[in-house]
Amino acid sequence: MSKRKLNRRQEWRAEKIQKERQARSNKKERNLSRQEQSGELSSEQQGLIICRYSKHFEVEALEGDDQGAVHRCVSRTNLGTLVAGDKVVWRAGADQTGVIESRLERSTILERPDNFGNLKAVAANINQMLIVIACEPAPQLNLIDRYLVAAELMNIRPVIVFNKADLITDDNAAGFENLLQRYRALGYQTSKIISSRHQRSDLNDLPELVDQRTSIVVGQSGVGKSSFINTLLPDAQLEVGELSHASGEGTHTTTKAKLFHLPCGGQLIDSPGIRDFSLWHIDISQLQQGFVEIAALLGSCRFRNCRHELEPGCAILEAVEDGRIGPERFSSYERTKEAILEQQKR
Ligand SMILES: Nc1nc2c(ncn2[C@@H]2O[C@H](COP(=O)(O)OP(=O)(O)O)[C@@H](O)[C@H]2O)c(=O)[nH]1
Ligand SMILES: [Mg+2]
Ligand SMILES: [Zn+2]
Repeated sequence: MSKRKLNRRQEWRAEKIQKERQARSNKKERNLSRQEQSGELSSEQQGLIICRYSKHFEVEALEGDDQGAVHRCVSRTNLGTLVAGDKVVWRAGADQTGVIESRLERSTILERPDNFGNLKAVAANINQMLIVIACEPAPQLNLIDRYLVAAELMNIRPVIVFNKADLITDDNAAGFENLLQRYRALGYQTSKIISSRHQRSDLNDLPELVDQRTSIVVGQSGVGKSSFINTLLPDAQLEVGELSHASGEGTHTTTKAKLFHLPCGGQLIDSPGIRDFSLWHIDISQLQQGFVEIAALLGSCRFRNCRHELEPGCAILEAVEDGRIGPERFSSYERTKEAILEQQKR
C-alpha cells in the first residue's frame, strides 16, 4: 500500500472515532434531557467538582443516599467556568450521570492568565497553598515569590515545602538552608520532605500541615508534587513524570487540576504543572501588597506618591540598602513589576 493511501486510511479512521465519540456524547445528553422530561432526575442537591474535562465534570455527591459517589455530569450553559473545589447544585441521573444547575458562592478562587492573557480559574475554595520546591530542578526564586504574592492576595496560608531532601549534598546544603531561612524570617512556614516517593514517614510534618485544610499543590513541573500525593494517598495513583535529562525539568504529565480527599479530613488539589505562573492580571499596588516586607513599609516614604524607584527618602529603597529587604526578594519584585508594566502596554 502506498504511504499516501495509508495516511488517508488513518485519516478516515480518526474521523470515524471522532464521530463515534460525538455520537456517544450526544446520546448521553439526549438521555439526560429525556430523563429530565420524564422526571427521572433526582431533586437538587449539593455536590463538589472533583475535576473538569473538556465537555464534562466529575461531581461528587455531598449529600443524599450516594454521598461520596462521583458522577459524570454536564453543566447548564451560562454557568461560567467551574473548577476543582467548586461547590455546585446538581441533579443526579441514571448510571452515575447528572446535570449541574448552578454554582455556589466561592470563598476563594485562584486564577492565572493563560498564554493569550485571558484569566483562567484554576481552583476554588482553597485555604492553603503548598509551594513545592526541590533540590532538583533548582528552585526559581521569582516563581516562589509570585506564588507567595498570589497566596497573600487571596489571604490564604502558603507553606513552602522543600522536597527531595535525599538529594542534599555537602555542596548544596547551606544554599538550601539559607533559602528556607530567608522565607521563615518573613514569617512563612516551611517544611522539609526527606523523600516524597516511598514512605509516609519520609513526609515529616506534611500530613499534619494538610490535615483539615483544602490545599492547592503548586510548583515547577518535576519537583515531586504527584509523588507526594501518591505517598499520602496510595489510591490517587497520579502519573509521575520522568525528569528530562537535558533540562533537569519534569516532563508535563498532569494537565488537569484534580481534587483528592485525605483520610483524616482535608482536601488536596493537584494543579497542572504551571511552569510560569504569571501575575499580569494584578496591578502594581496589589503587587506591593503581596510582598509582605514591602507592604509593611508602604506609607513610610517621604513623598506620598513615591514610586520606590529613585525618590529620596524612600523607605523601601532604604530598607533594600540596609538589608532589611533581601536583594533576592527585591529583584523578584522588580522583575515582576517590569513584566506587569510591559503587559499593560499591550
Ligand atoms: N530523588 C528524589 N526524586 C523524587 C522525589 N519525589 C519525586 N521524585 C522524582 O521526580 C520526578 C518528578 O516527580 P513528579 O511527582 O512527577 O513531579 P511533579 O511534576 O511535581 O508532579 C520523578 O522522576 C520522581 O520519581 C524525591 O523525594 N526524591
Ligand atoms: Mg505531577
Ligand atoms: Zn518609596
